[in-house]
Amino acid sequence: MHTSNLLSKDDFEFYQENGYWISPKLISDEQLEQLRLSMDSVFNGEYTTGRAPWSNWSGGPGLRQANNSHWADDTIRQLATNPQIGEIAATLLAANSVRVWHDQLLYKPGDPASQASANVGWHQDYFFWQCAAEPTLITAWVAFDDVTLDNGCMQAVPGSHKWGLCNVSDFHEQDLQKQDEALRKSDGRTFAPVPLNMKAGQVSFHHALTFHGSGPNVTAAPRRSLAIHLMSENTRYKSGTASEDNIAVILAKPNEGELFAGDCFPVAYERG
Ligand SMILES: O=C(O)CCC(=O)C(=O)O
Repeated sequence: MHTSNLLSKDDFEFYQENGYWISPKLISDEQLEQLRLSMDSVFNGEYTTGRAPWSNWSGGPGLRQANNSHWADDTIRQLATNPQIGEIAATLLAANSVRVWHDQLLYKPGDPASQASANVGWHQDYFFWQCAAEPTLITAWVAFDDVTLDNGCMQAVPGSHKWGLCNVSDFHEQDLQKQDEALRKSDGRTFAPVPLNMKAGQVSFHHALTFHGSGPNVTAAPRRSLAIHLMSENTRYKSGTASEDNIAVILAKPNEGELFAGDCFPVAYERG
């Protein structure tokens, strides 16, 4: 194991066993305030860098999502490439360096009109990332608000990163119970999730094969976050999978077996 002051041996072992780990508070209240303002700007179509994200929420109820929001806003870019987050990710991935695969700015509204359509269905991120030859990727999910089951915190299924790739992933599915039944039929397993309760400024890390999802936000306030998807320096392109339409493939146009690298994937951390 690589060592890090930010992660004890017990923390590392917890992640190995469970497929997720929650950090102490890493982001200050001042940074969080700035990030919430940046989020508002991005969802209003105001881009301080002059560049739009890869894709942006275009109105309506439900979950708001901007992919590669770090293109649009320098405060968000600083967070996406935060070296402390990068160092923890590198340690958990047993890597020497990590790059941003892509990010997702996420806003789960607190208004009743959105409650029926802002769930995130159970999924393994790697289901959508099979263009990477191995699951050498991890997600750092930064809470901009305190999160609990009441406002639809993320939930993760401990140990599910050891199940291999299952067939039921669907980010947009609203009926998490229906997926539970599908998983029982297809893989003989059931979801036994734990809520990833956090204070604003804490960061959860989950393995690319860990099942996770989230339920409704039944409070009056939004649940805001940035999911930073990070990859190790060993992440190579595998062609011919169901993920040819992945943002990384479209951006990098890699050859078979080539490492995903270069400006499309900013470095978040390099050891030494
Ligand atoms: O924010 C959520 O509820 C889900 C986010 C997610 O799927 C992820 O970070 O990989």
